[in-house]
Amino acid sequence: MNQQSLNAHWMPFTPNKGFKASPRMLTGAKGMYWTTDDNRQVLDMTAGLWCCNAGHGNPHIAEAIARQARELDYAPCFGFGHPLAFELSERLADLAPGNLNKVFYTNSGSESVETALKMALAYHHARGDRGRQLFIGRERGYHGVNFGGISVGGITGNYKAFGQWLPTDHLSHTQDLSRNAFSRGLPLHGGVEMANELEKLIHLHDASRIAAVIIEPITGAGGVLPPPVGYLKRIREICDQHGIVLIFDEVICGFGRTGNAFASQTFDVLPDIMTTAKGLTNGAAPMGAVLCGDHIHDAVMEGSAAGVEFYHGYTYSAHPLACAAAMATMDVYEQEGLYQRGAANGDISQYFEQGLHSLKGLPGVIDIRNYSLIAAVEFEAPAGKTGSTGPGVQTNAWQQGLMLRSLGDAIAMSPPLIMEKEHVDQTIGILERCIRQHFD
Ligand code: PXG
Repeated sequence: MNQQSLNAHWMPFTPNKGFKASPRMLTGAKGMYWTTDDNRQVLDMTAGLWCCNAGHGNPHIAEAIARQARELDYAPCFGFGHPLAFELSERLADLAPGNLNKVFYTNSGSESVETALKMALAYHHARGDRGRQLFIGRERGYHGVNFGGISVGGITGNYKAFGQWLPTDHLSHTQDLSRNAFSRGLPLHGGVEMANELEKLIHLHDASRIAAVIIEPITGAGGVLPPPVGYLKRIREICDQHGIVLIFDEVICGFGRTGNAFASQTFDVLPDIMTTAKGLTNGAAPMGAVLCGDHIHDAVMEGSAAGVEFYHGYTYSAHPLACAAAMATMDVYEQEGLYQRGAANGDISQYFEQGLHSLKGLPGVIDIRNYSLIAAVEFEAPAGKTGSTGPGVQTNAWQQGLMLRSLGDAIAMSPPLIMEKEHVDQTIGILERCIRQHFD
């Protein structure tokens, strides 16, 4: 591909000038590996962008999409339906915990977040509780890139140029290296104490003004921060005491990442609303789904005038190709036991954990953290060049045949759930070399 042909595509979340000077082009993918345009095999330790949980190129998913394209390529979803959308919804409701029985479709994680925020407002509005307009997110939270999501999110770069337009406040993030560095699994210290910060925010703003708290069960793009023991349960308790809707953003955590279909099951805390996307279709078609408790849905149904109850939806909500991809993806997850394969105490997670923590003591490594099949290694930030270590290590790893995500001065891993021990060995070998090369 010549230089000219790279000009038109304005790439998302990419240093465009850097990419175009030195393109990294993917031309194929199968199982755990990418193929590059120079015909190299690169081990995918990120499941794409945290989404290809069953690995790449699964034939069952590919065939389902192709079959659906021939049978019913599109169906309008406002005022009309198609059977697969209802079938998929039943299946998701069965899979989800507790009373999360109602499913609203979107096309991405960002849209799932906007939908969830609006659902929370619609719920309070329908019950006549109209003062509840404020949202509480969390520092380092990533909730997509639309205006609601960047307001409740806590990643400065995402809103610096655009503003935070929803009324919001933010909890502090949960990273505490002084007490919890090198945690294996959930950090042990400070969970309840950190969650109690929510009481302070409620005192400040008054519960009657707060619509919802939105957090990721495990902070993902903000650096992979598993919740300290007791944190999520305490957040749930406080929300219950004050009539505040709790939204779990499971766009990364959902579909097996934590050893269950959903993190709310792993951590035994039930939100009122749950956002999903990514692993829902194994990344093979754009789709998100928001699951909400019956109480949320029923309040909106009962509290609305005749006609449309919830003024919200997308042209491609419940798109037939995406529904077919999601149904086939769930077949694969079930048949291959992938929801449970990454259980924190299971073989592959334990092997991964041991491999990762063997990197402790390497130059520049200030933290290693993991839960189930999600992990990060954090490096000392060089003076005056904060955020440069992750990209450096990532680029070197890519050249040596390993795909990692760089998140500031950390690198993250969220491998496909089909990972085997040999892939862990390959990863740790390359990573160790890259870290030594970087800090030499
Ligand atoms: N919520 C969470 C928790 C996410 O991680 C979104 C919402 C938005 O999803 P969409 O489909 O609109 O991108 C995400 C997305 C990364 C990275 O590694 C993370 C995401 C997307 C792209 C890159 O930094 N998370």
